[in-house]
Amino acid sequence: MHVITCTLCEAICGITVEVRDGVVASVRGDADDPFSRGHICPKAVALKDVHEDPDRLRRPMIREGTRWRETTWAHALDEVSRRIGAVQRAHGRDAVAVYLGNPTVHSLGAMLFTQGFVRGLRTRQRYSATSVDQLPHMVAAYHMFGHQLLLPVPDIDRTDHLLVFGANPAVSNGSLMTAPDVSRRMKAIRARGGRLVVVDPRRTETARLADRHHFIRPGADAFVLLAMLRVLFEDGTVRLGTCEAFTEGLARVREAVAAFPPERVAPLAGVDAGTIRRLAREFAAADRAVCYGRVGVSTQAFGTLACWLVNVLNVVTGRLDAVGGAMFPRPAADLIGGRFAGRGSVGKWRSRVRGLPAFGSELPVAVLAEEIDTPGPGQVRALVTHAGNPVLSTPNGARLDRALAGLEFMASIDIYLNETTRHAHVILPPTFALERDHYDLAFHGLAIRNTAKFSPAVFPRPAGARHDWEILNDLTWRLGGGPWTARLRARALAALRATLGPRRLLDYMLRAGPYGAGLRPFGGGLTLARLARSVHGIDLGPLEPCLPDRLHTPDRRIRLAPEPMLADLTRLEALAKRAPLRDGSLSLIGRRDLRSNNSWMHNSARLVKGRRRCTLLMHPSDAAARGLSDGDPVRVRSRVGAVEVELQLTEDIAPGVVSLPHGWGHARPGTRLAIASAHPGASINDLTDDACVDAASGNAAFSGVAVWVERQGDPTAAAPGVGPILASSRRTV
Ligand SMILES: Nc1nc2c(c(=O)[nH]1)N[C@H]1C(S)=C(S)[C@@H](COP(=O)(O)OP(=O)(O)OC[C@H]3O[C@@H](n4cnc5c(=O)[nH]c(N)nc54)[C@H](O)[C@@H]3O)O[C@H]1N2
Ligand SMILES: Nc1nc2c(c(=O)[nH]1)N[C@H]1C(S)=C(S)[C@@H](COP(=O)(O)OP(=O)(O)OC[C@H]3O[C@@H](n4cnc5c(=O)[nH]c(N)nc54)[C@H](O)[C@@H]3O)O[C@H]1N2
Ligand code: SF4
Ligand SMILES: [Mo]
Repeated sequence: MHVITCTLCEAICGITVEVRDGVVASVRGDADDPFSRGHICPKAVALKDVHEDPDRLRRPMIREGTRWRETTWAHALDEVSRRIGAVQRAHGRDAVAVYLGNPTVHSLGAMLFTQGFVRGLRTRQRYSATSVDQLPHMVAAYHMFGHQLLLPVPDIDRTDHLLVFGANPAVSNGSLMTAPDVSRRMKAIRARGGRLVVVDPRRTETARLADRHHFIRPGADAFVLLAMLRVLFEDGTVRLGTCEAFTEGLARVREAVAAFPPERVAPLAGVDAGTIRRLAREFAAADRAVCYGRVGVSTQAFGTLACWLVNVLNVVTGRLDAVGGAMFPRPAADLIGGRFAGRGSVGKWRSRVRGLPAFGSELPVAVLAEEIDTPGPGQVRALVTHAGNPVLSTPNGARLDRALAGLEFMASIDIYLNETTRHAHVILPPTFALERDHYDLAFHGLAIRNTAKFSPAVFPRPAGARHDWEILNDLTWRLGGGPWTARLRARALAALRATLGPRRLLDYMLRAGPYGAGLRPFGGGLTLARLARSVHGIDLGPLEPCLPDRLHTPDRRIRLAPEPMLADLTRLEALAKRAPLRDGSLSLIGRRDLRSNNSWMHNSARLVKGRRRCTLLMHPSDAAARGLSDGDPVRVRSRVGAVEVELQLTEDIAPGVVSLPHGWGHARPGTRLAIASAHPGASINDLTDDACVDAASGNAAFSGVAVWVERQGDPTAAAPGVGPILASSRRTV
């Protein structure tokens, strides 16, 4: 019996894997895991399916035209470094772009080795899934707390009042809130007399567990939060608690929110003034309360404002750094403070075509397609992807799809030949989750409780296979451009890191961490060896107040009213003053499903079987207005494209809003995904718009894209993209 951690989502559940005759016989929840206590979801069982998937790539592949053939590692790695080198020599370093996808942060080896690799590329064209996800949370944290990773986590096990904006933990299992078995934890809030309130354009699975749910117009969270804050100032219930001694900017916040009384924002947000007052007053009155916002608030046109305002609400009601409020974890291997992750930075450089600023040395991925398909000096001509599927996961994926086809060279480090990697010239497939050691460097640091666990590999690395970190390190070694001194340094570092490997690097981080043994050979404190002896993991206790010590602002004070946030309010004002659109459009939002994991687990038969999941949800009143019925095949259009899907009517979605899950769209030719392509669905990101971003961060604005829906084949319908162009570009700023 192997006791490990599931690496599929942020919940980091402990699981046990039984192996018989070399195959996975069972995957179960680990009842002895001190954190997850036996919880498991259907995806974990599908680890077996991916592990055994005949479509999973196990040898390096090289493409000639449309034909793929297997090749040796030496040849594949040489080819990648040779062709990248050639592009950079001919067109400059920035002609090569790199994209890191979501599973990167779920792998110990990739977490430890992508940084060196990306540095080795010496390009400014760096991208990742961050800018289609949590970038606004990081920008807000950077400005307020001085470090992009100082992300407050809701202390849900001890709160009396959880107010949720734009998150569906009952399905996603929690995000920027690592909380295995989160539904039970949310139910426990109510069981102990507390309250759960959800604000979401859809009555979600989480909303069903709640005391109350309120619909909101997509993208309008900043309005509601501003009005709630105004109510608190008006009522005189603002109390900063322990943070008062080291917080500045309260007066600026009071001034800023004055312009947003509940009566003014109600029609803009689709939440009535009485409800806004009640949301604010109940929150302030609760003994222990916390406001939490997630993907629904960060992937919208005012994502950074909304993330900032969620933090402000927690601070001005004394919930930040307080038990049962929004707290900072203290993980055993701490990415904050050391050299691992910088504090963040804004605008070190700008994107070539649209001039969007980089955040923390990374450009927003919404500009990647235009950086590739717009000719001129500095044009991107080659791309490396690691564990990413941006054709399905980034806005206007169809444009990126076309752009990738025109690249001079592309390489992908990935386990599948999918919608993105089919454009690669070389694919380098690493080992998969069960074949490698794991420690969660990312998610222990976002957890509602301090715990630590090391998971040794279930299966030995198969002969001829390579771990992600080995591939990354080999490439780092081979690439090394620039002056010979830099090359020598990069090579020496790569050689050293390869010799150490993830285990010793992790041991060092644990020893240097807050519970660590330091470099003493004997004595107390955490080491990897000690951690590994506790096979189910160790409990390091509940979150504890840690401010102002943990702040990274130069003077260790919280900036409640950072200038860039106040400045961005003018953009919100502009939206508030605009006349409502009467163009027949509906507002598109996404959704997640328990049996999906972004775009890449649809090749598991057990996860895709049963009812169709890639349907368009619509309120019956909107359907009636369009003469549509449940189950109709419909065509959905936006400024950038159109998809065809099945309509599903439900009163659980706000009138005027429609929802499509992301991660589908597996009908594109040239992939090797037998099961997924038999259950293709359509990609929401063929509708979302690369022109729509949250200007304060550059994050994609997925929520609230204007779409038009009609029955498939309706001859009276306009051609896609005609007419709506003006309207939809007016919707987001
Ligand atoms: N089963 C499963 N679990 C997953 C994933 C998965 O694909 N499948 N993905 C993982 C990843 S990468 C992440 S980042 C997390 C995300 O975790 P969550 O953020 O919890 O996931 P979502 O289901 O996207 O929740 C977003 C919610 O925001 C709502 N929403 C949309 N627009 C708006 C808006 O403008 N305002 C408000 N207030 N709400 C809005 C949506 O209706 C939805 O309910 O989930 C992780 N877990
Ligand atoms: N419209 C809309 N779009 C969204 C979202 C949304 O809510 N709505 N959510 C966004 C969010 S939160 C995220 S995080 C992104 C995700 O965006 P991406 O990270 O670009 O996409 P994934 O679907 O996670 O693709 C993961 C890739 O990694 C590969 N892979 C899996 N395991 C491994 C491994 O161990 N090693 C390597 N090398 N490769 C591996 C898979 O084959 C797949 O190609 O999508 C975003 N896109
Ligand atoms: S909730 Fe997440 S971590 Fe837990 S078993 Fe499911 S996929 Fe794995
Ligand atoms: Mo994500």
